[in-house]
Amino acid sequence: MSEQQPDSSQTKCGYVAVIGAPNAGKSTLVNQLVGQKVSIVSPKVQTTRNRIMGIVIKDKAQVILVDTPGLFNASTRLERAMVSAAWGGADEGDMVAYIFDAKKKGPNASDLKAIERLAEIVKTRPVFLLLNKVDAIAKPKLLELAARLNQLCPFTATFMISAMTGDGVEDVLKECIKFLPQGLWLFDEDQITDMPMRLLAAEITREQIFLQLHEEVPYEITVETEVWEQFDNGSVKLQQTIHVTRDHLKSIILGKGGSRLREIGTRARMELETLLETTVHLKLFVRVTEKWKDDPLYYAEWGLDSGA
Ligand SMILES: Nc1nc2c(ncn2[C@@H]2O[C@H](COP(=O)(O)OP(=O)(O)OP(=O)(O)O)[C@@H](O)[C@H]2O)c(=O)[nH]1
Ligand SMILES: [Mg+2]
Repeated sequence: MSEQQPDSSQTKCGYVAVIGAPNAGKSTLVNQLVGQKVSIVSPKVQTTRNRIMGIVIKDKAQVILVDTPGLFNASTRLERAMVSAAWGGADEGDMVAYIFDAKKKGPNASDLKAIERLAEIVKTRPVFLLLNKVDAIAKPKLLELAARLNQLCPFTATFMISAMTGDGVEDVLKECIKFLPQGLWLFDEDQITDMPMRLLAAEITREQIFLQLHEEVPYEITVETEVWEQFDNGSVKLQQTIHVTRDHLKSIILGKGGSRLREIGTRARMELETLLETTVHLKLFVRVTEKWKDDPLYYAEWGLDSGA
């Protein structure tokens, strides 16, 4: 072959599992490092439901950040599948970035359980502690928290960051690269996620439901992209169905005269147009699918273990 093969002794490539409690800022961090939205973000807990890779190239390293669902005491089947996906990410990663919301008073019972498990993982792989949301907290409190958490687990390194503003995140990336193995890049240079666009588009609509609707609604829906049609002029037509578990949720999502659904559709379309850099026509439907949380196809599509 005439093509020059890249020299694997010159490049690095590896997985960094980003784990932490719900709402800690995992998805915000991954998006910040990738420089684009690959994972949806909301002020509500349990926004992320599956593992999502955000791929970053820095110097000669390809860093594959694995965003995961939050760690919490799961009870339902979907919740168990989410937490299992999170720990699966940690187990398979070359290293772990444990992100902790520094706005919290301290670790709660669920955090303590997670940190206990990390104290085992750190015996075999690097585990970084990232104290996040430093933009919203006074420094003395941070140092105290860092000391306390390090007493519970001998973290490989501790960072203080703001995933939202980007403060300190480049340092984390640089330090991660030091620990990643040498090897060829696993993804194309311009690939930023492993998530198929059809699923990412469904996530963008789900994000609007997390942002615009409250109480139980976001936790009772899933979004499915049913049609993805590309036209010669580059524009895209999408048709999605929002599945809800109960009839009354359908009317909440529709809103008065369909106004809420229109607002969800408008915002999601605008996001998609930014992401796809083209004109998007988005048509949304709402359907009652009582048992979507028990449908094995749902779990298979999102890479979740329905028997977790
Ligand atoms: N002030 C501040 N807020 C942040 C920061 N990082 C994330 N947030 C906010 O925290 C909330 C949760 O952020 P996410 O990135 O969705 O958190 P997550 O850990 O992915 O949450 P789950 O997917 O539910 O597990 C959002 O409202 C973010 O805007 C930060 O550095 N500073
Ligand atoms: Mg998330």
